[in-house]
Amino acid sequence: MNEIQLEEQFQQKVDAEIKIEPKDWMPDKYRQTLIRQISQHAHSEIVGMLPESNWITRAPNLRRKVALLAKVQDEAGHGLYLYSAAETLQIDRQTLVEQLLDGTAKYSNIFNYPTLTWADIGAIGWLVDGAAIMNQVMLQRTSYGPYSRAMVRICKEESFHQRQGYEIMITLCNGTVEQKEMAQDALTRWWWPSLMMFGPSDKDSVHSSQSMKWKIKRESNDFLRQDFITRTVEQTKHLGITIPDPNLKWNEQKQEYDFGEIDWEEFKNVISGNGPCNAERMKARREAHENGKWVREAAMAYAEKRKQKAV
Ligand code: FAQ
Repeated sequence: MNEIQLEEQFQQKVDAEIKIEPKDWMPDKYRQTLIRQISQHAHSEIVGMLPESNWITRAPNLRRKVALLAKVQDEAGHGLYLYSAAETLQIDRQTLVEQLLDGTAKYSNIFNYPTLTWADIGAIGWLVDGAAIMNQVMLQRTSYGPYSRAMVRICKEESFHQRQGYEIMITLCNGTVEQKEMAQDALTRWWWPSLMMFGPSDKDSVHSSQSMKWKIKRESNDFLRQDFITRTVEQTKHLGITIPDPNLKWNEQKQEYDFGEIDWEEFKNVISGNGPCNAERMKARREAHENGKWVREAAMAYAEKRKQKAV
């Protein structure tokens, strides 16, 4: 078969909801798109441990500390499943990690903001994990088998993360006046960056239309953002705090919330390396990589020795 016939057969498979597996033929652009998206996702999980780890030593009690530790460890696990899924696309982990460390690969905008108070840990679980789930539930049905299977497990854990965050918010909102103010301040700071997590609006999204044709993405950026807003507004009412958007209003005709303009200049700045914490996050990752060198070398030497013994 020539390339065109192979592509037609590939698209038919995708349309028939048959998963694409690592050894199947696939267009090179499909492979490259997956490597880009899955590795960006993996890097986000790994860098995403940093803002929360800032509060592990200062969690208000043992129960909160245990839950936060478990959550941060889960994020590390998610990163590892995702790197493994990306490696099935003929790229090795070292190359992927180098792309993060030299700044050629992106990671989620959201992890470039500081965690200033304990309420930020509540807001991250509630809003950041809440937004992540919205996007990841659809990825359970993505067309590439290894990515889809990794997402099933990740989603189960993310749902615990979202609940632990919301529970922190409920506790703060039912606490003292100062605690409720802390919760409000965290919502005010995390709201807009959380909406940006879904990516540029559909008209500006470069990859969406091809990714949706290949069923890598199953819903558009704007659709998921809108769905997230609808669900979150109800949860915010229950907390008794206010979303920082004067234009947020229920639209009876559309049966959804209208909302204010997102600051896309801020988004572009953050994803091109100029957000409040980009330099700090990359410094932490580079130091961790450097400090872990001896572990990688020891593991490789041990693997080599076992191989020689087996021969
Ligand atoms: N941040 O054409 P599109 C988590 C880039 S996991 C930075 O719309 P696409 C768990 C995009 O890469 C959070 N960059 O792109 C957790 C592209 O640039 P490129 C991560 C962004 O791929 C919780 C350009 O803009 N989740 O939070 C962002 O079709 C708590 C044009 O955009 C995933 O990665 C952004 N937000 O759609 C961990 C899910 N948005 O590559 C710790 C998988 C867009 O051409 C604690 N990824 N860009 O240079 C996806 O679903 C998609 O990649 C989207 C973007 C929806 C993120």
